[in-house]
Amino acid sequence: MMNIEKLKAYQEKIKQYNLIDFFSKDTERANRYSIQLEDIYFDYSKNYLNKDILNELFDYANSCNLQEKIEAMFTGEKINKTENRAVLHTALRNFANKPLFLDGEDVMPKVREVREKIKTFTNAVHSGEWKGSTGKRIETIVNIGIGGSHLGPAFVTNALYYYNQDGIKVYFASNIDADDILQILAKCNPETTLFLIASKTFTTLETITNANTAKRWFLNSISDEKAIAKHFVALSTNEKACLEFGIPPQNMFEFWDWVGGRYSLWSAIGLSISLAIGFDNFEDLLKGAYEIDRHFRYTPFELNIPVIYALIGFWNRNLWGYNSNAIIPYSHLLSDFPLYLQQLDMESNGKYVDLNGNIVDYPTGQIIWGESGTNSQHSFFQYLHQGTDVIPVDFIGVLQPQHNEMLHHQWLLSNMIAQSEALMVGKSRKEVIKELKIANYPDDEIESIIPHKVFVGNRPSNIFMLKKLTPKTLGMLLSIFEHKVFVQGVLWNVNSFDQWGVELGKQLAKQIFKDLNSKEPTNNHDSSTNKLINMLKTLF
Ligand code: G6Q
Repeated sequence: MMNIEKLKAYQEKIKQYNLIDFFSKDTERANRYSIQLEDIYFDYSKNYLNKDILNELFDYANSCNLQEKIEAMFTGEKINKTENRAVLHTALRNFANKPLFLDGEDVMPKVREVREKIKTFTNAVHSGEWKGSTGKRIETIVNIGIGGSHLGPAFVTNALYYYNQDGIKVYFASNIDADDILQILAKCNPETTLFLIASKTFTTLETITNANTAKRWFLNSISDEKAIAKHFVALSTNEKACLEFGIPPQNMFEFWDWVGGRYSLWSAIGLSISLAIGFDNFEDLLKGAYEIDRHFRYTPFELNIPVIYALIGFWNRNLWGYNSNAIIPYSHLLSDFPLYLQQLDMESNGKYVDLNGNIVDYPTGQIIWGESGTNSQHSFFQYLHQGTDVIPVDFIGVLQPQHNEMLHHQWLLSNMIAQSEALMVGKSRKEVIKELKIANYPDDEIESIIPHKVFVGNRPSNIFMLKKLTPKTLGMLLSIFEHKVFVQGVLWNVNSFDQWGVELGKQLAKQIFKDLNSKEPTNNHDSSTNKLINMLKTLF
């Protein structure tokens, strides 16, 4: 049971106001409800919040022992209880030069060692010192991985387009559908291609199937098993399986079970990022995340961006009942951010069982979705403005573009700011009439069109504004979202670090694959499933 009675009472009181009223009553509201942290500005003023509500939310966080739980994560307590694991992705970007003990062993030397290995390897590939088996430079990198071993690196590599190394192309293959890897292989030359097999477990069906296809394709042109050592590396915790695949130990970049898949871009799984943008930039990404780690760990909740952001999400989800959250980057380079966040947030907190194994009687998690602006304005924004559900929106903008087309950029940001304003302010009946009159709309038709043109407004949104999209600010942004997810997991008392829900589909697919390959028609399932399997059998 959640003790949110006081919050409910505040909600009742605040409901009678329009969001815009808060601004007319308090001209300092934007200053009071925003935080500037280095190159990131967080404006949370357009929410149904006042100081009393925020204080009550902070009290709620305290009643969940949030500060102790933050410490427990950073200090390596085994907070992922269902897997009996520590959660230490923050160690991967820890530049404090202090030991961090897990089961009596300092994990930091190993972290630094792998980081050094990433650096040396990246530099060797970029300088041409590392050559393909026929003596040519590596020009193409193909990362083969899925889920946490794909989404983060793919998103970051695209987002940091302006930092991409000349002469190196990076592709990401993830889907079991062969059309994914085949289209990528069609662009590659085996002599100049390096495959990164990114898999924590090195057992994931999609990744191993794609890796074997890539190996077959490679050996078809360069029929020398020894050449594999120059064209395949593994990013994994499973040394034995890498060896069995044919990847020698020196080509293995290790990480550990205390790095969750969706939190692994900071680990060896980030090798594709380092190869795409150079090691120094990769290190800046880590340093940005480290900056936020310290802010999150040591800043009072009242000034703490991930904590406030998470509490606003909790307020929207558990008090107002909004079950969806749109993420709209007004930056083409951040287009894939919603995809990455879907996994981070929904896989972490989409749980109906709490840490004690009890079924919760309150909502947890939320549907995360979105698309970059302004494209999304011309598709689903209608629903955001006039749909029957209220969907809080988080906008992400970048102040300084890295191109010179300022006209585009001014329009882009004008649209973002306008949308945030429009969601809050809406358009009143009076304004609609005024507009229609100016447009000489026939008087006898005005009344019937008014309801369609009125926007009720009062729809909450947040804005994150980055000064510039650099490796460092991107690292900061990602770390804010990671910690927001962590805080919400604490508020909901769920384990944000396991993902048992993903397992069922994998198990069932194996059974169906077996049925598909047996001679007899199957009768093992319900009639719908049987019919579909038997229909497929005729094809193979
Ligand atoms: C992430 C999940 C999941 C995982 C993939 C890939 O938190 O655990 O998305 O990353 O299933 O797993 P491997 O890296 O083991 O191939």
